[in-house]
Amino acid sequence: MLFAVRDDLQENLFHGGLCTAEAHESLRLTFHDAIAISPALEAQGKFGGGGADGSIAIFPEIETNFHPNIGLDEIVELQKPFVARHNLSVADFIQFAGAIALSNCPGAPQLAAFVGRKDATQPAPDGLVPEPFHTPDEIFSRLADASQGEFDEILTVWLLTAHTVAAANDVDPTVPGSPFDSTPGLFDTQFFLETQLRGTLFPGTGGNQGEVESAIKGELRLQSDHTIARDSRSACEWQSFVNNQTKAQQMFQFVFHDLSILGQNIDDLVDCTEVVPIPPPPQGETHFPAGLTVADIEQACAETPFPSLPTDPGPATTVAPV
Ligand code: HEB
Ligand code: CA
Repeated sequence: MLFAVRDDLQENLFHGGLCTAEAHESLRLTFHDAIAISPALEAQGKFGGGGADGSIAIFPEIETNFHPNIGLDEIVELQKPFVARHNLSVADFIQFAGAIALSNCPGAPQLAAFVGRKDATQPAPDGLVPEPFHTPDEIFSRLADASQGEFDEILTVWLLTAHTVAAANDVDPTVPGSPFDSTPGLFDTQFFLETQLRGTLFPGTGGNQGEVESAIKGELRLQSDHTIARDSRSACEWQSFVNNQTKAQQMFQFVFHDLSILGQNIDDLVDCTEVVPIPPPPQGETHFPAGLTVADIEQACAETPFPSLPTDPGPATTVAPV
């Protein structure tokens, strides 16, 4: 049964198995469904959301209108017919589609796939999904609340590995599809290197909420990625991912497992990870984009020097939209 869902997704949503926009958006959707859970709200006697309970797709007219969920209406709409023709809970479907999506990105880990989640009966409250203009304090405390303390500043960095296969459509709507690193089709560690470069330009217009300058034409840098890369609590962890493909794979595999079951009881779920394809091997070596060197790094980790790496030959790198 799950094999059929997988094949349908690969054939009819992911263009035969590509790590392109629909795959990126399916991965983003897993986070925006799962993170909407708050024991802190529950402690105040309010409904805190159900975590990975499918609520974002069950109540799309409510949740996709929450500001941080901007743009997700499209992937929810695209996934709808798949949900309709297969016999999975909506909550399971969202996380399963995310795992299949990432399996198309060379260098990715094989993500966990569990089934048996209970679907939401009410929408999550607004205000639980982090925004790119939030401070590290706000983001760290939100992720810690959602995970009952598990996602600390270190695991927040692990989670942000997802932004190696990502782009923004709505942060600067004049340049939709602007990637966060020069290799949005590869699960590699360029994201951690490139966010540590001194910002010099905007891919489109300046002055957008949640955006700061990036170092490469066509690349968009989120303010939250920039500040977490430089915060004293997370900077060394951030830098430790540069040129450490194995760490990126292992840590993201670990945190995705826990993210994907927030609000659910693991004992009620069945592990179907064997259905998830083994992703293609990593491609390329970690490098400075053409024209840039370690001299362009804003060193934020005080303890360890930035790794020494080659610079790509040729004229300054420009990143194409996805
Ligand atoms: Fe993320 C994207 C934010 C985390 C995954 N992001 C994104 C964006 C933003 C963000 C703003 C863009 C959107 C548009 O379109 O415009 N995030 C964020 C924040 C945070 C995050 C603030 C916290 C810190 N993510 C995250 C996680 C994950 C993710 C955890 C997973 C898991 N994202 C993602 C992806 C993407 C994004 C995949 C891409 C999408 C596309 O491309 O479309
Ligand atoms: Ca990448």
